[in-house]
Amino acid sequence: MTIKYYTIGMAGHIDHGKTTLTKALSGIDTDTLKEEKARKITIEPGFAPFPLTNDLHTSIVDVPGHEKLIRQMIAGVAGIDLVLLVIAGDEGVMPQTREHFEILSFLGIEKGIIVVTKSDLIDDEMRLLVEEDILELTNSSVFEHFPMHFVDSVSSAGIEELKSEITNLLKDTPVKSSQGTFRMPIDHIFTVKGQGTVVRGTVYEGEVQEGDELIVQPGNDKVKIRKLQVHKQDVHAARAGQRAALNLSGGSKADWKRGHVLVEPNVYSTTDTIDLVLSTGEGWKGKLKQRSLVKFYSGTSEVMGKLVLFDRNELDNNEDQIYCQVRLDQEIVTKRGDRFIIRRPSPEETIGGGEVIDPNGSVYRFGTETIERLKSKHEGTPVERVQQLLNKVGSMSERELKRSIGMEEEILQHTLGELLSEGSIEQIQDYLVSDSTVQHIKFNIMNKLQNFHSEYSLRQGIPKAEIVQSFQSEVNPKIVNSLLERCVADSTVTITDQFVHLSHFKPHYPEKWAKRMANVLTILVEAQLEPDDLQNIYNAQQLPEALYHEFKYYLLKTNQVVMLFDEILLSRKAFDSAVENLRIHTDSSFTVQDAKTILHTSRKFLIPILEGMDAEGYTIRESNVRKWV
Ligand SMILES: Nc1nc2c(ncn2[C@@H]2O[C@H](COP(=O)(O)OP(=O)(O)OP(=O)(O)O)[C@@H](O)[C@H]2O)c(=O)[nH]1
Ligand SMILES: [Mg+2]
Repeated sequence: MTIKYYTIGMAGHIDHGKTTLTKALSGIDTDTLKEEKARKITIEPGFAPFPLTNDLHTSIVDVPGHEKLIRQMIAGVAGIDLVLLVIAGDEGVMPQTREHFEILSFLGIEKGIIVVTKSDLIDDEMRLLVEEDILELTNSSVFEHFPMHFVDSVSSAGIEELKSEITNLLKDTPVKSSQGTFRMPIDHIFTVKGQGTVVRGTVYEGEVQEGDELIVQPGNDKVKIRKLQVHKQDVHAARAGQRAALNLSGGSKADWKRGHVLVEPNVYSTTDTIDLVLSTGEGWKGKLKQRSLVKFYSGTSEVMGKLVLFDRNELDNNEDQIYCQVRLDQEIVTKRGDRFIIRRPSPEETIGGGEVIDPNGSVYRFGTETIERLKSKHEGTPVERVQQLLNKVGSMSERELKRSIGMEEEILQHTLGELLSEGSIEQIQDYLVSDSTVQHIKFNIMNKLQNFHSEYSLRQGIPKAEIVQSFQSEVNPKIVNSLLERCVADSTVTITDQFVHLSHFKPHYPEKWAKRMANVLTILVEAQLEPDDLQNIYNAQQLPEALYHEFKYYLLKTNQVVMLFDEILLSRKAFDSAVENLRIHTDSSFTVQDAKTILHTSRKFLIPILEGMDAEGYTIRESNVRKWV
């Protein structure tokens, strides 16, 4: 079974019940700091593991609603898959409801639920007013279509319905693709006694494994992953979309803080001059002069910088798609397509947000020439556009690609030709797939198999259908099948009876239980033709019940036993010597009575042994006698 992981973020005005709702859903109080308890407000983002079903695990990020803690709010919701916008029924839409709403829109969060809390405190008339208030806020935005739920988080009224809604929405949410190179903005750093430094964050891109070497930027600080946790459970690997805690060795930890980014080596450099496309919010009423000082937020970082405009000398509210640049006081890690927010330092207010066009901008002149240049950078070269689209969706048929990219046929063909010949995309069956998708799927297949073999060493492997299905939300099953065939062809993977396994792997006793499992077999051999129930022998060795069935299956599969009844298994050795014994002491045929005299065993065991011999083709039964074949 493949577990899907998502991160759910809270948002909303102070005291509207985000922390109480987090607790009603997950059972966990995220306000753990002394100061949070004393002031009865959230100060730092809090995280609560929140498994919804066996194969759907989430973490809730609870953020502060205080107007002075917007930075923590932005860091908390960076990278979430679904937002719960919390609005208290007795107060309705308030300033930080609006501000958080705008921030979420600028960050491009497109899935969510509006949760009206404190529904126990309002009557029907009030309820209608709140609904109107909310619709006015969300009008003409993606939030307009979000479902709305009324809950009382104290008595838990409406909480079960909300859980089902979350499950429903996440079911159709594609898991973030783990393509690309690993990147995780750090939102929390702490030390665990005896273990060292742990950093926490939401994985933005890519995947990592225990033992991987990474870099903390800025600072180019080399580190190694000692241990990994995802949603508070020990794991071997973590991937995009998951809340991860990484125990790191090496590096100068004292310099790290929220906003630093953990990345794969030799991929990301840091930058302080970033080209942007910016939109300003409706809620912000002021104006901003050319080269004003702003706070720039991206990922979990907050850095001061100057906003440079190229087609105006003043920024107004409610404007769309302004091409501009930020020059930061400190370097950060960012990438084309990343979302950002800018705020005014004083008075503090959210001005707007948008997308990074080019993380490595340079100095440009004021005027339309620069605007044109930034605009074409924004749209990207044909190669960038094809790659971007394929990276986003994983795979596409050429027809689908044509339809969604809107590029002249000749240019598209030329671009595809170029990408195919340099190997950055591939044609697999009827699909165009980017090389990073191919690598990602291969990496994941190997990773799954490795984990599976170490966890279930008695089993042959993972059913092929299960592997194919586990990538269902990412690419067409035909592609996974083809890639599996490739792994078989290059001998890294073998498929035995529809079970996929690493070629060098052979089922074996788990190390921890090897001795006791071997004892079970010795006891079976010694019991010769009259063994006890397998379950009894197994239990007497104090082996874990959970492994019983696969142990039994393993013995049968490896032909070390012969099944007489469901629970009575004879050692292969005992069975074979019984056959041998009978062969020596009989002629061409024999009766049950003959066999009883020769084998000295009771009818209870004798009949199934003889039937076993028929089944294995040694003998044929003809009424009362058996003939040797
Ligand atoms: N009656 C009632 N009270 C609620 C409900 N939800 C929250 N409260 C109360 O409202 C107060 C504030 O709740 P919190 O959950 O701390 O609010 P918050 O949104 O997390 O606040 P910040 O983190 O500071 O932004 C607490 O006293 C809660 O007990 C509800 O559904 N019904
Ligand atoms: Mg709170």
